[in-house]
Amino acid sequence: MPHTKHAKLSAWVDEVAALCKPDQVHWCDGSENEYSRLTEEMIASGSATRLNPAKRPNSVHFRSHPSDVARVEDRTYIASLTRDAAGPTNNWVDPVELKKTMRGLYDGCMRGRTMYVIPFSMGPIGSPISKIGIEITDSPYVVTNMHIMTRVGKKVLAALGKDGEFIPCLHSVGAPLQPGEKDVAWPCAPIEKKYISHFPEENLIWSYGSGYGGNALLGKKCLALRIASAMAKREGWMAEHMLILRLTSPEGRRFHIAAAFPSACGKTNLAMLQPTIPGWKVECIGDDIAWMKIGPDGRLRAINPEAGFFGVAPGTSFRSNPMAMESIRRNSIFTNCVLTDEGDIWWEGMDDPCNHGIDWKGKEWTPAGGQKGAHPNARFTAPARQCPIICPDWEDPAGVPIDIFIFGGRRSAVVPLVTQSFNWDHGVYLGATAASEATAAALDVKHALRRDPFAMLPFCGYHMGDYWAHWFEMGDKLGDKAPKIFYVNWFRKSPEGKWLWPGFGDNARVLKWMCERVAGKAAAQESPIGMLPSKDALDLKGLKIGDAEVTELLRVDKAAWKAELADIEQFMSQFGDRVPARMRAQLEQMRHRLS
Ligand code: O2Y
Ligand code: MN
Repeated sequence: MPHTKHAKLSAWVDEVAALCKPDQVHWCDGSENEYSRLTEEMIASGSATRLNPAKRPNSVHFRSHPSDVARVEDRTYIASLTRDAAGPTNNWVDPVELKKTMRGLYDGCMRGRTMYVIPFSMGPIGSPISKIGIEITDSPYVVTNMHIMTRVGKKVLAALGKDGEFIPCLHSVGAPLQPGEKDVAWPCAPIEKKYISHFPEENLIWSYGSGYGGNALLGKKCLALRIASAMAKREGWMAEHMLILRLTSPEGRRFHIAAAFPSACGKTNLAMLQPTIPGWKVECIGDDIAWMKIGPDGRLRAINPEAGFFGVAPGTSFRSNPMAMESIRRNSIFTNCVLTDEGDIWWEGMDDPCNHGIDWKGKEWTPAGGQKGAHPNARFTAPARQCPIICPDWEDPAGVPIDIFIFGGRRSAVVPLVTQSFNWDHGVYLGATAASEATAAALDVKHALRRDPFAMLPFCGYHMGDYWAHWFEMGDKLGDKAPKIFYVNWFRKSPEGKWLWPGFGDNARVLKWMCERVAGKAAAQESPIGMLPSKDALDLKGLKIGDAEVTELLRVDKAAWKAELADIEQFMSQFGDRVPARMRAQLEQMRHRLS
């Protein structure tokens, strides 16, 4: 029996097999049996360690090669037909040249290995917003992670039928085995042979040489953001680097929020927030990516295209994110953590200390050694359905109607706790000019502030100027049904260097003000940079915060904002005449308001 009646899919799989020359081909059915069998095989081969079932049932730990620990932006390419289509913020390579180079690498790259064919759906199968991908990989680690992060298997092939559209995603760890050669625990290729390549006009992804996260789980950053953003532009929808949550008021009114933040701003924490204000409830829909289409009612409807969380482990604790900690209690995969003497995992920032274990490099470890036990980009992979506050409608094929967009960044000064945009165009300007300070680990004094428009800088599959134009066009289509747009900064410090805002569950106080603005209930005052909460409009009941702190949190320093304007202008200049006139108009209006 053939695995599929889809002629184009069969032909592509045959073509890849002929090129990569695996020992065998396995079509993934997405079953629990398949997941368990592959996990057992990886434990038997020594690439995975089963965690103590009494501590963490049905869970495993992996250690990656020390050189293969994160997304590799320098080796990530947008190979559009022209350099201009990719824009100045993407690495562009001529697609013909790149394919030639990569075909050379793929030739025989799966020798000694199994080639897995993974049919997967991004989004609930059958949703008008979902898309189907097929990932071909020689990594069983990728297969088991894809089982958690996407919807995999026979039901996807059934939905694809004989001639449905799919996005081909080819992946190899780039480490063929000679006859009789023993495999290593984490096969991968050296950095100069890694390629994470996107061909946006063809909806095609080719990844080679890395087994880690965003480089290898191709449904996530490669498909759901880089390729999908280009498709969304062509087809009139939105693929955004956004969490999605539902906030319900004590009266039972539901608000749906989509929020974009650069890394290290607590995005997963916000997606699973536990409000400190009585009566308000958060339910999580997604923690990383939102796909949004205008629905029959004219409102913007969002789905989370993923089915799991691939979260940063260090810093995650019952204090910072109890719901994430509950989500990873079982059926989870951990990568590059500390393995404790009890057979559980640990990382820096967990609630209880760990006095002894095996570190992410496989060496005996104690905190006294002065080295971190877990890699700073250590990860957990956990099914979204295990989150205790997962929204009952998180898999609704119609999506949820978005009321509010939030942008933000980590800024110790200048940027107030919250501002509301004057209108859609001003909101697009706020998203486009979003910036964040590097965290201590990556601090580069010269470039401490990184502009990251819509948190999409590493993920937009085409020219950033055209992406901004797309946002303006979506606003025109949505008209008065467009979500309201806000900008937040949870990280402002006092002149003495103390955090002014408690963050975490207290961020719900800021979300409450936003919802009340949408409902036409909360007061705001105009400032040169946007609408700020009026005095007493923020619910601060029960919070130990002085008037002076609140004033400082909401202060607009005109001189500092003028300097900001110069920086924004400089940043925008790289996009030349692709900067939409409406964006330039926003810049001029801001200059005028500050003068
Ligand atoms: O380092 C990686 O491979 C993963 S990056 C990642 C993972 C989950 C959610 N977001 C991100 C990101 O870089 O934005
Ligand atoms: Mn992300």
